[in-house]
Amino acid sequence: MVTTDNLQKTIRKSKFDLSAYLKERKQLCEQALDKTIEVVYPEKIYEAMRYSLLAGGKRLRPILCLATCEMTGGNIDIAMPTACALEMIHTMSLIHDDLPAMDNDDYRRGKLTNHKVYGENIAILAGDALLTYAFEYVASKTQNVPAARILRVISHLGKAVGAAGLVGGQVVDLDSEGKSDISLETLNFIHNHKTAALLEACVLCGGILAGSEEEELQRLSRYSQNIGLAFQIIDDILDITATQEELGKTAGKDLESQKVTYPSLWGIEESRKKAQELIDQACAELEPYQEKANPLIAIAHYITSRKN
Ligand code: GRG
Repeated sequence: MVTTDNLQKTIRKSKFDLSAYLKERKQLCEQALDKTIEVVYPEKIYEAMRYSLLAGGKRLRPILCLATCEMTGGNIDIAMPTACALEMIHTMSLIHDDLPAMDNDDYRRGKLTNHKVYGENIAILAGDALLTYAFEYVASKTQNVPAARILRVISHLGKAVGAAGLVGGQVVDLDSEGKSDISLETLNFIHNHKTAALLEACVLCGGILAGSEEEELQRLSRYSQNIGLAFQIIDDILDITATQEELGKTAGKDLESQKVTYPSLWGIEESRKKAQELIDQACAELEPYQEKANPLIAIAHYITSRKN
């Protein structure tokens, strides 16, 4: 029987070099993203879109989409437009999250936030333009994929970012502000929607483009929901333990605003343990793929070991 332990031994045996892999994939994504937006009249909006889209970041979402597409039998080329669209959606959510009406932050990815540079009105519009362009980009740039799969990707993306996904999570998060009696159930709802839904979309869209059927998509869904929640637990821990320089954004905000987080409920060590359990469960879902799963398994472990 293949167990998570065995899988991890397999990764070690194959000497999978995650940092080289991430470096190469990040570079590919940066090149592709750079080509997505041209600056034309009215220049200011295109510049504002490019400012945040090309501001760096780990590019975890596009990398997950590409890796899943490859693992399930597709290739990078068919997935790159969707990978770029996912990063556009993620970037728009960061721009809007940083606005004074939301989380009110001055720094993101080590730079001033979009509204600090372009003003609130343009930042809102830059987010809107990135969100709508993401859908246009998938529809117009995806090649060599049956139209029905592209349609499914578009539909899935819409669901993941709307009221049933990111927006819904953000609403409950806003409602929870200043309350100290937030239950674990509510906290899980917030982060399953705010954070895990988009990570899940990255993985599922990669699979859909490659032609995954229902059973495989359900397996991918379980993998991604687990890494999604683990990602947020680690994010909460890093808010306490990392510096502003490491994070590229204001550190210690959760403590300052007395926000209920996983470490505030469980403590840091127990939170780390729970994140690791989720990662182990996620990796167990990838048993059938054997060596082909190396990138997704290594990325899952990176989620708990990351420093930003
Ligand atoms: C999507 C229509 C629509 C509206 C957005 C503002 C909002 C509604 C939702 C907030 C979503 C949000 C900001 C969730 C936090 C997710 C998270 C942990 C982000 C940090 O991701 P990293 O660490 O960042 O991958 P980098 O910079 O590396 O890409």
